[in-house]
Parts: sequence; structure tokens; C-alpha cells
Amino acid sequence: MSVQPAQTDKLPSDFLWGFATASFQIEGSTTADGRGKSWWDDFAKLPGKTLDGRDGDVATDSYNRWEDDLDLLVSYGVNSYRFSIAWSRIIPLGGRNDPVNEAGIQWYSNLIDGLLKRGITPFVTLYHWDLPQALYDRYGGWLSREIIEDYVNYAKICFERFGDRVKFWLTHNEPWCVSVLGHGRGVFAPGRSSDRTRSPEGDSSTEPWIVGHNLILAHAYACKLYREQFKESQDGTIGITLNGDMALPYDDSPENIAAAQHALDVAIGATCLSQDPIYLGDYPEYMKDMLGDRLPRFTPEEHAVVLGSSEFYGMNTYTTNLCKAGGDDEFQGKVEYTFTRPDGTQLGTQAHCAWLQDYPEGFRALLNYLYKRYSKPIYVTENGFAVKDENVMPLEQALADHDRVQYFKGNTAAILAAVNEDGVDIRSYFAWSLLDNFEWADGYVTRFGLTYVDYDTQKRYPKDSAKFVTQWFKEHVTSAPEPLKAPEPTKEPQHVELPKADGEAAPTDSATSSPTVETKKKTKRARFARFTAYISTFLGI
Ligand code: GBH
Repeated sequence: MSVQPAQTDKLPSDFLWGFATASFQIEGSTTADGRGKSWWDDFAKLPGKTLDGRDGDVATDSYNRWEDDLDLLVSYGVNSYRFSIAWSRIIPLGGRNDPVNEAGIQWYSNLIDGLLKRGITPFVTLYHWDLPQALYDRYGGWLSREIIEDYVNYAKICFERFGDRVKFWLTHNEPWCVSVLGHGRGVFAPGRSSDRTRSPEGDSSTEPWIVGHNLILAHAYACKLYREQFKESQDGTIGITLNGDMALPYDDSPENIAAAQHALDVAIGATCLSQDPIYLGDYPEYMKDMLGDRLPRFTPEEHAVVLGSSEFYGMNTYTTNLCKAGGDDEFQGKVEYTFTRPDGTQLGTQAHCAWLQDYPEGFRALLNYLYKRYSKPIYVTENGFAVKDENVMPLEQALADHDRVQYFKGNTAAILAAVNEDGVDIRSYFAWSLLDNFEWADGYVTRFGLTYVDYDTQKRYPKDSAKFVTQWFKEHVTSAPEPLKAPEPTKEPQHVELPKADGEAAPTDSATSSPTVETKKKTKRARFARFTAYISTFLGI
């Protein structure tokens, strides 16, 4: 029943690829040209909030060096660039009755023109975690429903001023992080938490769910506005991008198979809480049971606005977790994560940050899972790796970033296989990140760039991974103008069984599928082949 494109070793010619960044992580110049304060400005300066005690005042100085950065993109040969707009540059105090800052608008307008002049398609995030401080001071930011109208007003100004040239809009980057890391764990701005050693105020049992709810509503009303007033004349598309890592059962015990599904329900299905509400119309049952009255509900009117608000699935993904039932961490769906398999081996190569290992099989499985479950085209908006101890290596050694090259080798192969063998409709791939940059609570210790930044001189140096990724896409994106038609998404969202980490089938109904088709293919990587066979089987493709 699958539709096979004619060419199986290429991506369609309109496939967007490039690098991603975010305003606060690269721009610096936090007081230039009338920019208002963002809540990260001061938060990063509080003792203990970043690993190295450093803040975002300079970052990669991209506010000043933007033309050099665009030339770097040209040297890489990308066809798209994902960046975010700092709300407090557009409306310094943030609110719908506050003044608009023409200088801020001009800066992004120049950036957009600079991209187009270079033949690069802008892919724009409206909110990548840098809320105007004034809105937090005024009414608690995302904790208040006031924010919905203020956000929609900000989005409207962006559509009005940039929408003639921007055709790809993301409302939010990773709402789970804003709600859970900002208002539950308290590790991101505004740093609220029930843990009084961390924060003088906050309630981790209720606030993340309120914040998540308001984030979804702000997203949904902005999409509604775009569709009603701009979409037709501007001919663009709008959606949200979610963080979601693959969750696989630790072993084949029924409780751990259920745990992996619960982890996906809360991390992605809820996505704090976006996905199921946005694509399927309500929070997952597991979340409703877990949170009871603490989970806000949509009114019928809101429900209608939220359902189907995203026109595509925006996917930020980095890793795969093995899941065990247990623990009391609601933010992970009361599931424990590990990278250690039952036999004591590691799932993949460890990155600098504890939460990340390289496991491309999981990436491919997640692409399949999401496409099957939500039936939307997928834009991969972030994917990347931080090499262990890169921050203390001499430059030459850091540039030879073998583990990151391996990561991208695996994940580009996964993309290609998901498109051409599994029939997943994938339309973009953005590597995180164009540059080493301000890595939030990690300060500048953790480097995610495919370009090395010497923070003393602000000089940029391409790493081996940049060479690999750019070469790979040049070879694999079809140059012919006629695009390969991706298969139509299945119309009905479906329940999807999760595969196991090592490619053996979890107990599932395989009566209707043919497990031998894929396994007959010979590939160099036997495990990957086994896994491929399995996901093809369980997805019936
Ligand atoms: C992305 O988040 C961000 O969009 C981007 O700004 C960032 O620079 C990039 O990844 C690299 O980190 O151990 O509980 O603190 C990735 C998703 C979700 C990954 C939270 C780290 C830490 C969870 N992130 N997770 S916790």
C-alpha cells in the first residue's frame, strides 16, 4: 500500500535544508536600537542559573555580524535558514497597547532581505523563549490569559511587516520547555518552581499546566488570525514546533512498553501540551488521569480554534530514551529514562550533556510514529549533537568533531530512509546549530554548533560536521525542478505500537503485515536493517 517515489536515493527538489538558531542564543546587543528587556536578560545573570555564570549580552554578536553569518550560510550552500524574532525588539514592553519599535522591525527586515538576496528561504520562529520582561512583571507572563491577546498582537505585526517575504512561520519553539523547565523544574527563565532552594515562588504541580494551556491558546489564535487575514494573500504556512525525543521500552515487559507510550503522551502528546490538543482535539487520556483537576480544559469555542491549528508537524528532536515505569516525575509521565540497556551496554554515543546520546534508529522510528499518529507533513526544525568536552579542546581538535559527524551521518540516512522506504512526508531538515552559542542554563559550556565560535575573537570556523552536512544535502536533494510527490497523509490518526530499542518486535498484532519484505534487503548495518524491518512491519508500510 505504500507509494514509492521514483528515486530512492534522493530527497525532493523543494526539500528545505539548512541550519537553525534562536534570537537570544546568538544576537547579543540586548540594549541596542530600543530593544526591551527579555526575561532571559536578568535571569542568566542570577548566581547559579548558568553553568559558567555567563549571560546573553554578547552571545555570538550576531546582531552586529549578521551579514557575515549570512555569507557563512552562502558558503555552506543552504537553501533555508531558521531563526527567531525577539519579541522585545518588535514591541519593547510586549503588550498590545505598547509602542512598536521601528528600529527592531528594520533589523529583521534587513535580515530577511539579506537572506532572499542570497537565495535562502527564511523559516521564522515567533517565540523561542525570550518573553518581554515587562509582560512577566505586568501579569506573570504565560501564567495569565492576558498573554494570549498580547501574543496574537505581536504575531499580527510580524505577519504584517514580514509576511510578504516570510512563507514559513512557527508560533512557538518547544512549549514543553517554557512550561516545564521555566515553571516546573525552574531551570529556565522565569525559573519558577516549588523547590524553594531554587525559587522563592512557584507551584510545580499547577503552573506548568496553566502555562502550557495558555501557550497552546496563543498559538491557536495566532494561527486563526493568520489563516483569516494573511494566508491567502501571503501564501504561507504556519505551525508549531515541539521538542520530542523517541521513547522506547527498556525491555519487553508490559509495564515498560506502557511506560514508553506514557512518556510520548506527556512529552509529545501533551506536549505541554500541544500535540494531541492541536492535532487530535484533546489532551491524552493518560494526562487527564494523571493530572485530574490540575489540567485546564478547553471551552467548546477554544477547542474549535485549537483543533487543526497547526498546518504541519514541527519537529525538534535530539535523542531516544529507554523507558521504565515508575518514579513520580509528572513531567516525564511518571516514567524513568535511561540510556543503559538491560545488558549494561549504552544505547549510543554520549554527548556533552547528560540527556543526549546518538541513536539514529530512534529518529527514524519517531518520524514514522509521528506521521502515522498525526497525519501531517513533518518539518524537522532542529536536530543536533554536542561533542563531549569540546569546550576544553584546542581548536583543531574541536573542528575534527567525529562524534557529531557520526550523528549527522546516522540521522541523514534515517531521513532518507523514512522518506523513500517508509513513505513519511518530510519537508525540511535544520541542523542545530549554525554556530556554537548561548546554550541556556549550560551557558557557553555546551557547544552545539556545526561552526566553532571563538568567543574571545568571535571568529567562526567550520567544523567537519558542517562539511559533512552541506556535502550530504548537496548530493541528496534532487536538483531537477520536478519535485517527487510525497504520498498523501493517511486521513485518520492511528494508534501506533512502539518498537523496541534493539529492533525486536514488541508484542503486537502482526497478522496483517509481512515481516519478511524488508529483512531480505542486505545492508551493511545489520542492526539498523533489523530495526527498519521492524518499524516497517509495525507501521504496515
Ligand atoms: C533545543 O531544545 C532548543 O530549541 C535550543 O534552543 C537548544 O539550544 C537546543 O535544543 C540544544 O539543547 O534535563 O530536564 O533539563 C532541546 C530540547 C529539552 C533538550 C529539555 C534538553 C533537558 C531536560 N531540550 N532537555 S532537563
